[in-house]
Amino acid sequence: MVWLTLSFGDMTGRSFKRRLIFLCVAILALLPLACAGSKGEEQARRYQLKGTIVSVDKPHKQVVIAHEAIEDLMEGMTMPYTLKDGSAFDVMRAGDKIQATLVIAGERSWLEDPVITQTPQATAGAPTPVTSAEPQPGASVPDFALINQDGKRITFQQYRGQALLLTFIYTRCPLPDFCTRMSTNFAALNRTLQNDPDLRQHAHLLSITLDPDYDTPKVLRSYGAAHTENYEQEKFAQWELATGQPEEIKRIAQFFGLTYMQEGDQIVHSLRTALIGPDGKLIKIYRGNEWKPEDVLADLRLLREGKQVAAE
Ligand SMILES: [Cu+2]
Repeated sequence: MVWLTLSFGDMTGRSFKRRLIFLCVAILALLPLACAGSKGEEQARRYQLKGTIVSVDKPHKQVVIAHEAIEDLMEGMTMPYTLKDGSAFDVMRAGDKIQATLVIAGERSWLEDPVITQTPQATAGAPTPVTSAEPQPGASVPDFALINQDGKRITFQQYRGQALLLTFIYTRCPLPDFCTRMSTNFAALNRTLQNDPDLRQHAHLLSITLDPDYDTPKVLRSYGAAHTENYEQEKFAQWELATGQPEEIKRIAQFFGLTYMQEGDQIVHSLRTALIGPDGKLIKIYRGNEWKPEDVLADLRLLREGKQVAAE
């Protein structure tokens, strides 16, 4: 349920009208929620979250919130959350106060029942969506250098002739549907490639850490091996995990339009998974966390057959 608390200094006619609009939005918001069953939510853990909205990314259903400590879960920090009910986006602005229930169920997490309190400053200002420059399909990807899980220097150049799927993660990420989901997806792709001798010659996976200080080659090796469940036997033949110079990682993230910033032990970040063709040119970007390993596999197979891959 979406509740809206409006705290305008003076109730002018205009703001009263706005209040009516908000109430309509709130009522509309009830409809999809009424249909949403409780399937699979029995084991969900729920936490109360309280904070200030930093930015709103409606197309990707994400909101970055600077929040207070959440008891039994994490200290106060700024990070992105997914809102289950998209209609609340229409009434949220940077600077608004928000209270919501953070639900963590299996590998997913989201916010429910947001209560938005508008602040006068936020009302005066325009919404500030998180947007960053992003390369277009066909763009040449510069040659970046990193260090892989074995401490070996790698460069993007060396993957020419193969499709390269890369993503950004950090091993201490606390939310199951951000970095963990990316790595679960990459592990699934890795498994498929290993069982497909033809395709695996034409595709390679690379996870780049956003936390090079903590994520040393050794940390990345055990994180990756835990995901493939091969442990000491893992050879990382198809899937490499890489760290590097912080400046170099910043340049790579910037090139792919990924924004991130350090907040204590945590990193506030968006998600970007990119497919680079055998010629070193960008084919497409899978944004957010909704993409499935099957989507990527279908694209890899198209590429293998020399067919066109849709950029969106
Ligand atoms: Cu993360």
